[in-house]
Amino acid sequence: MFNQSELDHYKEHGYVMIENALDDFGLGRVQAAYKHIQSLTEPAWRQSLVEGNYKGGYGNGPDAHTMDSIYQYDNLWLDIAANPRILPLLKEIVGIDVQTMEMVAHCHHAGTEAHTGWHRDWPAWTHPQYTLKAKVFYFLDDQDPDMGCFTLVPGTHKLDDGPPRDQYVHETLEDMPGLKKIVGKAGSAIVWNVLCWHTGLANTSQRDRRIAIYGYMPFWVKKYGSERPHQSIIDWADTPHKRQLMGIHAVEGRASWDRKDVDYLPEHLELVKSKKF
Ligand SMILES: O=C(O)CCC(=O)C(=O)O
Repeated sequence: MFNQSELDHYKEHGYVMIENALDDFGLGRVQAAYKHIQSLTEPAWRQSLVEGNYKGGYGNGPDAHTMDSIYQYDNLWLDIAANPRILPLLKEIVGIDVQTMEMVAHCHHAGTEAHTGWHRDWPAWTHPQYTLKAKVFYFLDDQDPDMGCFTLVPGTHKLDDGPPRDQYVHETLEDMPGLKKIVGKAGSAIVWNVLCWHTGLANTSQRDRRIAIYGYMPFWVKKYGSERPHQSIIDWADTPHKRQLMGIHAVEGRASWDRKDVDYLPEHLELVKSKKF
């Protein structure tokens, strides 16, 4: 289900919205799986607020609860990483050897400050054809403009520089010229280039902002010293293409980039034998 106009929009503006992106899984099922993780992890998160020893990405702390490595709770999250509605587009954007680099559930609570400020995720590393890092945010609820929504400046993925560090902070966060608040219906998703200048805003509404975050990079981008994938990922990845999507063993790409601490599937081993490198 790849749609050229979606790719064109992504290339021009640095993002594209996909409606009904969770239809293959059922929004209710995804919401229930999210609630399950939240109920398991919230007590420790609350305790970390009391003790003041919270840490972690996506502004984890008083203004957000970041739930990492969600694949360990339910294979549903791994199935969503391979979402047939989105994966064909990601293969055009990141390349045929696209791998998943993170799976996170995130709650930015009602009545909290912005949990981050304007930034891009890394320097303006570019490739002539592909995006080196893209993310997909799935909305678990309708996202209204006052819900501390994810916000970006369209087109800034083409700029050399990131956003200014000392301007548009705190109470002037929303003064950023050209900003676009990403609103949408529950079950929709945004696919975006992490070079876009972006932030989350204060949630001044009475409703929690709940999203699922997925990160994608080409297979050959490595995190040196990274740990062996969780066993639930290895078990789920029961085909060569799923192995590639989880960054374990490449289908397209050199076998020399493959993980050596995970055994090959028999059919993948055949493929490796036919590779030169
Ligand atoms: O949660 C948000 O709206 C901001 C996300 C963000 O800053 C990021 O993905 O780097």
